[in-house]
Amino acid sequence: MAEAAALDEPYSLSDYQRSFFTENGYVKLKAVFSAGELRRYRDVIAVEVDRRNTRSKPMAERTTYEKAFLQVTNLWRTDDVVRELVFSRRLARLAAQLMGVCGVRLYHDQALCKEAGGGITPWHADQFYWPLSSEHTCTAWIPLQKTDVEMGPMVFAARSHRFELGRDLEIGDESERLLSEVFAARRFPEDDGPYDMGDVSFHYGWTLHHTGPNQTSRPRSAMTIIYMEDGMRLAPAQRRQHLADREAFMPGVEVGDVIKSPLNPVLWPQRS
Ligand SMILES: O=C(O)CCC(=O)C(=O)O
Repeated sequence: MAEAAALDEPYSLSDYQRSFFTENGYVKLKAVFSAGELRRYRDVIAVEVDRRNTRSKPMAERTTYEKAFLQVTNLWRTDDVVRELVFSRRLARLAAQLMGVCGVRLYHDQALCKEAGGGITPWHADQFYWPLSSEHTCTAWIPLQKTDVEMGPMVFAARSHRFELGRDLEIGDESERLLSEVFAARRFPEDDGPYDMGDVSFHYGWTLHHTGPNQTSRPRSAMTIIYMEDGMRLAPAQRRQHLADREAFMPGVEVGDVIKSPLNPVLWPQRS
């Protein structure tokens, strides 16, 4: 458990980083973890993705969405080592500080493995999928290896969390086509730089982002943790994806209720 305690040490966030997040809807933080700290989780997450993955179709027969990544959710429930990372106070405190809220709960976690030769993750905003009452949600994207541009790191459209267009698009060919055209026409600034192992980005639920293909022969693995403000309520479902999320990630919660099912523990501030 010494490893878990190390993940609780605070990361010193500057005023510049905080206001960058507010202004641009995302921020990339250098060296939130050491490579050594992350290695412990990378190996366990790889095993867990292998064990729980249900996709076996060859790449050429998959849809664009299926080519993007293998996706396994709520690993904290099936693996105690991954739980240490998901419950890291360092990360949860950062999520609260960046969003300017007193406390955060877990919405869910997911591992996203873009296989060697895997395709793009089309442009989208995550909150399209989430029946949540406010925009105080964010995702920590934690690459589990050094991620150069040819592996498909996250690319963010700066300030797009204030953009209405694209909010009703699910991840797919149409979202990629439409949003690429819009960004090109408006010369929208995109941040597409590489990540060192240990770097972590945070983005708001409404920030538009995508990733390129994995052109290498190695998998590009990332762990993600999705936080919501403590006090978030369940909003009425507007689409089938909302019903699926409600059932999977907040069972038993009724529309209008504060979301605090056993799957949504408080991650910051944590009681010891
Ligand atoms: O890892 C990827 O390719 C996409 C990740 C993503 O869309 C997210 O974490 O919100």
